[in-house]
Amino acid sequence: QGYRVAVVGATGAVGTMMIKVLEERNFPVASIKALASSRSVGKKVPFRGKMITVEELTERSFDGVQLALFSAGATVSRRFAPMAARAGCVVVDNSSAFRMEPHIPLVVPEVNPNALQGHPGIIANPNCSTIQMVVALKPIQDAARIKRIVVTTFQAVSGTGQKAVFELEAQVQALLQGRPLPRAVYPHQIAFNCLPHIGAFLPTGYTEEEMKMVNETRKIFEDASIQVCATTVRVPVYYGHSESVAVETHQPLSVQEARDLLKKASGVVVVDDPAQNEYPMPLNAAGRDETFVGRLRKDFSVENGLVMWIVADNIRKGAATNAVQIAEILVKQGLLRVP
Ligand code: A2P
Ligand code: 11C
Repeated sequence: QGYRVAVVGATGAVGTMMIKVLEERNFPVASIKALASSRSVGKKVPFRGKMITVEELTERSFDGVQLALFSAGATVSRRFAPMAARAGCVVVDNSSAFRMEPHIPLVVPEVNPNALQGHPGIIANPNCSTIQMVVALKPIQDAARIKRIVVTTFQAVSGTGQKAVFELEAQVQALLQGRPLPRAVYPHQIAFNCLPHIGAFLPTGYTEEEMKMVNETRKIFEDASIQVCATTVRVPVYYGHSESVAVETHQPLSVQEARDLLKKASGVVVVDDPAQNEYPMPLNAAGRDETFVGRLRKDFSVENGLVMWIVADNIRKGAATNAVQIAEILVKQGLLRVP
């Protein structure tokens, strides 16, 4: 009993995790297809104690499939997601292809689940760095309305994909052994370094990743007046994005009020006891589905301001878990069908 599900990009960092999270959360799966490029045909991925053979993604892949989770990049999504939807399959797409299209819902279940009503067959999963930020800022937005956000991110290499995880590992080993540095993914060494460069640079001087944080935040909160200034940085961490976030609000909100709201907020865990050296860290957030918040304090440089440190597993809450949570709501609300 359950749904016929496909995962596109099943051999990638996020796709592998999507299959794992479907199993962990006991999503009602009747059958599962693991789809990737022709390079991966015949590879195996585990699901519920069995090995699923990876198939090549083709135009016929979605015949009879009811739900497809996509994470194979924007080019693949642009070509195959509309095709899947036309075949009657509801797509939850983790790429940037459709996020800013006005008729496509961009959804974080803790923040804007109602945006799923009347979906057109494709639903966009936001960028990882946006997801964890809006989960933590949702209670602040509800209580005091956000005026401006200044965010700096510290993003794990897994956000780039599986090949970047291998590159960091290979560079660390090469450096420790005095061998020449392997370098294929990033324009500079990532081991023991920080690159203020995620996505392509735009004429404004911002990167694509920085603009995702601006535009997606406004769309998810349905508030185009929110000002966001982002700097996104790649750091030599495998799993877990961290963010320093200064948020200015229209109404006053004390640190204690914010802390109480965050403690009750869905999907949030407050880890904030500096006296005991307790604050969120990527090493602790890796493998978890919640968003961790700490270092909560007043921003004395503005009238109504708070500063916090937000950490989440970018592959789980930032991608796979959020996509599966969207699918769970679709099931619960009877929305798992193409209109
Ligand atoms: P493959 O392993 O066959 O290349 P990551 O984000 O970790 O780099 O993973 C990207 C995922 O997207 C992989 O599963 C990859 O499959 C898949 N993918 C990339 N290009 C295509 C394509 N043209 N058609 C189908 N799947 C693709
Ligand atoms: C990163 N946020 O960490 C990126 C990866 O638009 O889904 C995801 C890019 C996207 O590199």
